[in-house]
Amino acid sequence: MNPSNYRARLLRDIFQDWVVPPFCLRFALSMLGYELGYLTIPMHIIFIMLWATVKSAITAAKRAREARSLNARPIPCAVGKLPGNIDILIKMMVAFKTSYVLDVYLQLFEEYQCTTLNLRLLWRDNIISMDQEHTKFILATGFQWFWRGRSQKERMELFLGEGIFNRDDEIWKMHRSTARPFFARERIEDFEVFERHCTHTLAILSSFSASNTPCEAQDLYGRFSLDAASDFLFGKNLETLSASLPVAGKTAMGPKGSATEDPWGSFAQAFEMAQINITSRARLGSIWPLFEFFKDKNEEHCKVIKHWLDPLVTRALENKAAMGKVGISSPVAEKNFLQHLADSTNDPVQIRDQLLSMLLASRDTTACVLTYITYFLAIHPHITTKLRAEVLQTVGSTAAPTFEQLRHMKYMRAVINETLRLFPPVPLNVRETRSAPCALPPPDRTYSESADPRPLYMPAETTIIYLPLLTQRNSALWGEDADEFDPERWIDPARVAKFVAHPAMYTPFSAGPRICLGQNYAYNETSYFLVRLLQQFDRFTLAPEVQPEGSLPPAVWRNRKGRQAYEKIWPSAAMTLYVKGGLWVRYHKARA
Ligand code: HEM
Ligand SMILES: *[C@@H]1O[C@H](CO)[C@@H](O)[C@H](O)[C@H]1NC(C)=O
Ligand SMILES: *[C@@H]1O[C@H](CO)[C@@H](O)[C@H](O)[C@H]1NC(C)=O
Ligand SMILES: CC(=O)N[C@H]1CO[C@H](CO)[C@@H](O)[C@@H]1O
Repeated sequence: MNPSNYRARLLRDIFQDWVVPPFCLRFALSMLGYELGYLTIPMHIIFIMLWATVKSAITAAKRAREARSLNARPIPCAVGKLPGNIDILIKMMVAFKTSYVLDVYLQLFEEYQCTTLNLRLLWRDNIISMDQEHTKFILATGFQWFWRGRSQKERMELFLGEGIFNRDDEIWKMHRSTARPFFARERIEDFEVFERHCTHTLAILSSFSASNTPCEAQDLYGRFSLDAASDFLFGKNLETLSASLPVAGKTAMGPKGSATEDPWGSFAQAFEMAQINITSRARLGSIWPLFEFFKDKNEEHCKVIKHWLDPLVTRALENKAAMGKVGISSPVAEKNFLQHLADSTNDPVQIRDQLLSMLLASRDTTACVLTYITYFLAIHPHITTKLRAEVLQTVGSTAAPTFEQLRHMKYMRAVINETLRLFPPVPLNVRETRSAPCALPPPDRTYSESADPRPLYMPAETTIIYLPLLTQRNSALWGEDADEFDPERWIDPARVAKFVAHPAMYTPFSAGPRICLGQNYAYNETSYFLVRLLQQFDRFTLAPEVQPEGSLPPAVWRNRKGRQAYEKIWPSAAMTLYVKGGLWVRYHKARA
């Protein structure tokens, strides 16, 4: 079945569970000569429920057998107050709008005293995990048991299509090997691209700074990383830094951050809205098509996105044809990613899907890490001072950094790592087991010495959500101060040793065969930008007075534990992490 056809899947489910059983009943009764009369409807309902009960009893027996043969115990189950754990579902829906990011999951783990839990929403498996051993198994050691899976493809097909994030096995391998050469050392050491876009971004920041006007950092960094990535990958500067910027106190709140009214703004808005819609599908689980049966909520957004990307694809294909005519073919080393894609296929849809995946991979993640670093520099001025000292000492106050210099900036790396620990741009992710069940290794003993040491039974064709944000803030792994921003954690040998021994406790770039391809590119770009920024600016201050209404942390967070008691912004998640309403900041020029 075509993975994009969620309607067909829903109809099949309804047919199997709601139509076939009463039909069989009718048939059986009429064979026996009975007529149901006015009892038809109640009998149908009873029979549908009976059928569901029998089916789940059969499944349960099959699973118990499988678990025994794997020598595994079941994953602990949440037990709500209402049938189908509807109370937990409602609590989650409310929490996603009002609570601190992923706090609702953390509360459930604490309530059930475990690190991998089955929420059993609407009688269906809904497994979540913050266990480092399980993350490691899903991503690396047990990779062969999992794939991105059907349910994910169903949600993302219209948006990501054939792209690398939405495919498994052969097509994924093909994408990965096509893309890999573009992240080779010699390409990402080409700092000219970074320099061009840093210069532009810093010019914008200087003009804001001169009038002491707050700037929306998240939006600006989104433009910076998109212009840099498009230049690097497609050889075309999309010039989003030149379009109109959000204005303090005037700009409306967009789906994620700010909304501006121009072609770039409508692309960004559609791009963000599509991600938010996909996230809300994930929260509903397999029943989401019920709400989009007649209209795919992403249809319009995807149209806007395609409209914006298609000219790029057309131009690449035209160029290829023109070059072919005059008989010029340049070596791969001189080609950009888009030209390389155009060489491998004439299918504009394939090229566009790959392009969009790369934009998704690079824009929101890099913008996210820069946004949260700026936030931390604003609320921890002594760390800003220390980082700036390292920049000035290594590079000086005006020169462009070299690759070697960046590599030797230990404190810079520590600041980036520590930001990615507390705010991983991909805070949660999903995988699905293939057609066979498997055994998750025993839960990490660090959490609880007395935990049952048996492995956990993971059923076939079942999704599991893993949560790096919670793992990376777990005090059992990181110590009592796990919630504190402390870059020294990455320098202090004793604490570094712990991370080296258990690398799965820190996976902002994922792990295993699908580990992020852009990791080094991201470190290089982020460090380069920060060097250029700190050469000119030495102080950053938040501007809560211009945050759009409803984007400051609610007062009730103050009474809770963890970072939410003192967080000054509202972190939110929609595929990637962002700051609700954007991050409004004043940048202060250094005096010498
Ligand atoms: C701080 C910045 C970044 C972070 C935290 C990050 C994180 C991640 C994570 C967690 C994944 C795994 C996703 C999954 O398996 O579901 C991933 C995959 C990927 N990333 Fe990144 N990323 C960053 C920057 C970039 C950049 C700048 C690029 C490209 C220019 C990039 C390209 C990719 C690609 C192509 C994949 C797919 C790999 C595959 O499925 O085989 N990333 N990244
Ligand atoms: C930062 O994290 C990476 C893993 O993503 C690790 O390899 C590196 O050693 C860390 N750097 C520092 C300075 O701690
Ligand atoms: C930049 O990329 C290179 C090449 O992949 C890598 O070795 C280096 O560590 C990166 N630089 C930083 C600051 O991470
Ligand atoms: C939950 C959510 O954000 N839904 C949005 C999805 O997209 C449609 C438009 O296509 C919006 O109207 C919804 O608000």
